[in-house]
Amino acid sequence: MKIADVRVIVTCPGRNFVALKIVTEDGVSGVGDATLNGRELAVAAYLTEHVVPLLIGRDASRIEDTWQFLYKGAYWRRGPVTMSAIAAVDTALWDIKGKVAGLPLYQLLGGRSRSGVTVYGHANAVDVETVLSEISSYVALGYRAVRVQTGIPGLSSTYGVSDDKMFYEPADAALPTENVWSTEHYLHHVPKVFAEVRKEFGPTLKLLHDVHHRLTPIEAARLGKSLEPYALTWIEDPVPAELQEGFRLIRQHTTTPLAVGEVFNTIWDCQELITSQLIDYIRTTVVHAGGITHLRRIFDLAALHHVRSGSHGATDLSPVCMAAALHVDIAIPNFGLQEYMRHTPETDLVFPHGYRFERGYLHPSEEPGLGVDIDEELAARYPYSPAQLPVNRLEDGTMHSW
Ligand code: EZ4
Ligand code: CO
Repeated sequence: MKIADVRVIVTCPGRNFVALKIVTEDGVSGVGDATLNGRELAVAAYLTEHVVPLLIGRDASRIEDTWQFLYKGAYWRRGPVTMSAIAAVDTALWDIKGKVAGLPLYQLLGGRSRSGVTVYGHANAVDVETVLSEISSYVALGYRAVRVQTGIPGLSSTYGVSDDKMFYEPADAALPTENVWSTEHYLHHVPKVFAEVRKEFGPTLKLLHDVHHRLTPIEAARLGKSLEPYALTWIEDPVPAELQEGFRLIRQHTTTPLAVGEVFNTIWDCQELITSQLIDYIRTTVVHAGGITHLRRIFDLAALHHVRSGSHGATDLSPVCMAAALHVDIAIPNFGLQEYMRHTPETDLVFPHGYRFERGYLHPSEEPGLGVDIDEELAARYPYSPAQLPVNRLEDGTMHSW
């Protein structure tokens, strides 16, 4: 089953996506997501220039060997561009394997471990009153878990709050928008938000919050302690995680569960976090962590150490990534939660897919393989449009993590 054709597709049906399509000599095709928000063309070039020539003529059935070939063969290891490119190839090959077997991918991963994939949506608003009504809309749709982000009094804008509610898209300009950040304003406000939310919605709705890499470990420890009365399911990315040891300090001070991983690209980024049980949820994804093959390796390590999955699922991960994630989520023993933000109708048309949302759960497609495709003619009608993520500065102008 030799690979006969590989196409790198860049499209912008409302936002930029990079997709990979691999076709075998028998005419079986598979798709993979290679989208890296704000750096899409770097991955597209890596694939086109350095990976596609290596794939032509290779045996499409050798998924593990192809992964090792692309990882070890590059000599230069890891990094988001390389690992997203490897992920796209890996995902497309799993799609092909599923189609050849005539089975939905989750069957090849060991079959169902649960009846549906619990997802969380994003309730966000400038003020507390409006966020309460946003949460109510999610509850009415059947969501059992909601991420809550609000504006911070004294700051003109903050991460996670926007007008386009269900499609929150932070890459909002060709050159980065500048935001201003104040840890003091933030730490003062957030506990008050969750006090209101718990009072309104009672003890069982799962509540989450994304700190988006902005605090130091001791500040994150203070936030975790101040949120303990409201029993959050997790605080996400409390500190920049290049220093895995940093989480040890947070952990010593608070029982608020910790989640991290959306910017990680290999098991080596979270090895210490997992094996020392410094986190509760690992949020790595199919597209940015080397595909299904490598993500399973991370989740298997996590399972040994009481860490559950909580995969990133923002709108910049295409429906191809979401389809793949759902097959993994439904199969692994240590699934926790899956983030789910709706794609725009244009995106759903470019990537026709069989997964579906029903009362708080997503269900993977029952079609062979991933159950998702790309309409290449339609994709071609949406050319790439430059867009970058914002940057963040403190009130005195110092650059800060966004
Ligand atoms: O900022 O995916 O949990 N979700 C997030 C996202 C990220 C974007 C970056 O491309 O943190 O909103
Ligand atoms: Co996040």
